[in-house]
Amino acid sequence: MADISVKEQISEKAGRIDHLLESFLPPEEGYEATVYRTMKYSLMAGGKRLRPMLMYETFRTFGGDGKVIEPFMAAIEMIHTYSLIHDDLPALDNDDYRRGRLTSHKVFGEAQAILAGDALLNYAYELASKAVLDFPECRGASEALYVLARKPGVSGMIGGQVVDVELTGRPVTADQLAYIYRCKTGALIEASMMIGALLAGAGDSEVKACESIGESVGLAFQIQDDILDITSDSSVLGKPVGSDEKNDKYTYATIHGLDAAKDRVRELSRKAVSDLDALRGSNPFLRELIISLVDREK
Ligand code: GRG
Repeated sequence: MADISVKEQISEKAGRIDHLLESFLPPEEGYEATVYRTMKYSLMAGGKRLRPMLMYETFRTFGGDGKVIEPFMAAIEMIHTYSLIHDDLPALDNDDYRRGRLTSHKVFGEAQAILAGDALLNYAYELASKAVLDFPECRGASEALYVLARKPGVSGMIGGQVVDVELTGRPVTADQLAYIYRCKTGALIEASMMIGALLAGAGDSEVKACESIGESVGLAFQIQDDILDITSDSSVLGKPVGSDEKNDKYTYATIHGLDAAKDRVRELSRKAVSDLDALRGSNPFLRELIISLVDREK
């Protein structure tokens, strides 16, 4: 097969993840069909699928094989999608567009959007805990479920979001900003890589190394998000630009300036790649995926 570019490989893999996600959604039937429709509307709206992609590629790096990874890939994207639905609500960022289409509350109303977020979160754990039962031979599965519960929770994504909301409109210290970024954005990226490693049977030190790579990738990803919020276009981004300014948020880019933010993204990406190179097993695509995040346009 002719060589295809990294961009094409990413898009082909994202397409496969789209199919996988759809296959894990419940059928739209019963009195509660609205909740299935609302879940599907946001889940299938065409995100980059970075978290399940990182999970799968980390799994492959450690020689993982088989289907145990699939419900976990669906679960992490469902948790991510719930966080986006809730983040867009009037009580939080109050955004009208996400992933290039109207936000859930704009289409289905606030009550159904809140419920769809809750439903995606709960369904993620339904899928992952069933995988623990269905794959008793996978020794890392129960620890993977624990990571899936802990990282998006109070000491992870929700904790970061709580501090972010609390400090909105107030100057933040470098330490507070690092905490917010590591938790609200980094935690799910760390979880993705850790779960991929655990399900492939990686050892404690390897899982820790994945957590640290995930931390660098998550930080770089969030700073790039800050940069794009200033420099991009809403038609490319699929969501409004200038959202941080509108919401009175201090970000790495507004505090340190665009050039320093770009330097920091490059530095973090280099660190992530060199830590990745030190792992047992190699996965050239995962390396390229991480490098490509530096130049991402959406
Ligand atoms: C419980 C009411 C309530 C709210 C929770 C936890 C939370 C709100 C929000 C999570 C924080 C958050 C949205 C962080 C931003 C992370 C980020 C950069 C998201 C965008 O991710 P991409 O670019 O999006 O991967 P796509 O659409 O490509 O999947």
